[in-house]
Amino acid sequence: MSRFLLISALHLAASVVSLGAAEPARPNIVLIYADDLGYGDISCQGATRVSTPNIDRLAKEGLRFTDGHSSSATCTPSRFSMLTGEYAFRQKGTGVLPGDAGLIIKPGRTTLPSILQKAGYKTGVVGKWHLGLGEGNVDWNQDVKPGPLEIGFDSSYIMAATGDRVPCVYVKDHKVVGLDPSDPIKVSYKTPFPGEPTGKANPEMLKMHPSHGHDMALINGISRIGYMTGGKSARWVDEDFADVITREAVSFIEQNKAQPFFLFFATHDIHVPRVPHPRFVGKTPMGPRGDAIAQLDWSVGEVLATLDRLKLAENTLVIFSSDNGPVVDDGYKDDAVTKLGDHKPAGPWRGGKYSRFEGATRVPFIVRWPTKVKPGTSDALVCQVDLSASLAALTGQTVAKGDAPDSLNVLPALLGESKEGRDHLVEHAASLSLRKGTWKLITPAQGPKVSKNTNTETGADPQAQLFDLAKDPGETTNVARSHPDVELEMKAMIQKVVSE
Ligand code: NG6
Ligand code: CA
Repeated sequence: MSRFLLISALHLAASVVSLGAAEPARPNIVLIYADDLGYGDISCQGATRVSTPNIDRLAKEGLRFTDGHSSSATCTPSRFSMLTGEYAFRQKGTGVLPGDAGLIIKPGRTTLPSILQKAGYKTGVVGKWHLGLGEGNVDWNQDVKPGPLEIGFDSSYIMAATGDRVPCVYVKDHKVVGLDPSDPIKVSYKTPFPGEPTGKANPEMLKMHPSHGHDMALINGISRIGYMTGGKSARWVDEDFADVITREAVSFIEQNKAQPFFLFFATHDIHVPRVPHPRFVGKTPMGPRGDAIAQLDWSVGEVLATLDRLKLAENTLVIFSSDNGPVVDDGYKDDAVTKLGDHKPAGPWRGGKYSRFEGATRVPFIVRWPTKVKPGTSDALVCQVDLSASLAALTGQTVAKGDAPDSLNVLPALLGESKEGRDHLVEHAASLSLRKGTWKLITPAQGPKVSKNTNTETGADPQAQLFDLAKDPGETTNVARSHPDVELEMKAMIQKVVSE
């Protein structure tokens, strides 16, 4: 072989090798996002009064995180952070939204789905949205936009906000599903519509009564937040939520099996109103809240079975998590309190949804990818806000400086290649807290110690609270006095993150 040919051959070989090494992985990605599911609500994390075999299967075949977090103690800010890679406290108006709110993610902005779209993925969202639609004055009878399709999803099948908020209809891409144009929908969060029943005026029509709030539009025997009229043919039936959105999730996978896809499957379970399908009623001794967990587990099972059936499971990265911690009474008399027994929705953590304690954001967090991720558990500190940077890294995308500003590439931790996750994390509830290693600082906050309606420990205290979670995982003993240096350092760190 001539010298020239030899060198060319070596070059070729080298470039093939480097091409191979640089070739980004493109597994399918399924992000299953439960609503209000606590750390202790699944049987692989201690639950005994409900069994979650499918979620447990994910944990057994994947990596289960013991320090995995949602970005916030409530839904909208958690979803905002997860999809944008930005802490929600940086943008005003990212609190729990009414169902007629405008879209809070600016169209054109870099998002988790737009990153994956650029990487060649087909992207879809199915289920609960709760990030606003339109520009604040949406007409539900016309094209409902901007929405998911304008921020990086190729398809969407969603409920606009939550099951307990109007409008009680599904929106597919830009259209309300099943709408009869001769019966237009109107929505108001201020004034009732004459002639329409409400929970307050017509309690005799209710099959489930509110415990606090939720006494407005009465639809399917359940009263909601906000008023609506019209759209009778399009109205959802709560008992069918899981069936409808699971069917849509399965169909998205089937339709996109030939190329890499990203499915954001955001379940309604186990948010209120908890009205599982009759086939799940009585599956647990805990009433509708427990039965909704069983139903959620069924949905997970259907997705896993679809991946198996289509022979996609091996090369699909499944992430299972929840948007915030648990709440028992979130506004309906559904026996959740009376039938709780010794079930611990937040597992070993204190507090839950709305709280500043760990139970608010330390949620189930499981990653399964059979060809890449070794089964086991990980104590690495990871957060949903990190998915943008981490999945960008996985798929060979670069995220411009300033986009996804709070998202860290923790891919090695997510794949179990490293025990190290984040160095620190800002936890977001009504005010900010900080985790650094096993330390937790809750900044001073006014307000009641317990929210009366939901019976949640808020974590509010006029004094700073410092906990050493290694010794005191239940956040019972404030050690700020004996560790003033740690408190000072963490206070400064929060200020730095806030001002960045
Ligand atoms: C609260 C609702 C609660 C739930 C929550 C949002 C009342 C009294 N309570 O305001 O039921 O809907 O908002 O939950 O209206 S989340 O999971 O979407 O953040
Ligand atoms: Ca939630």
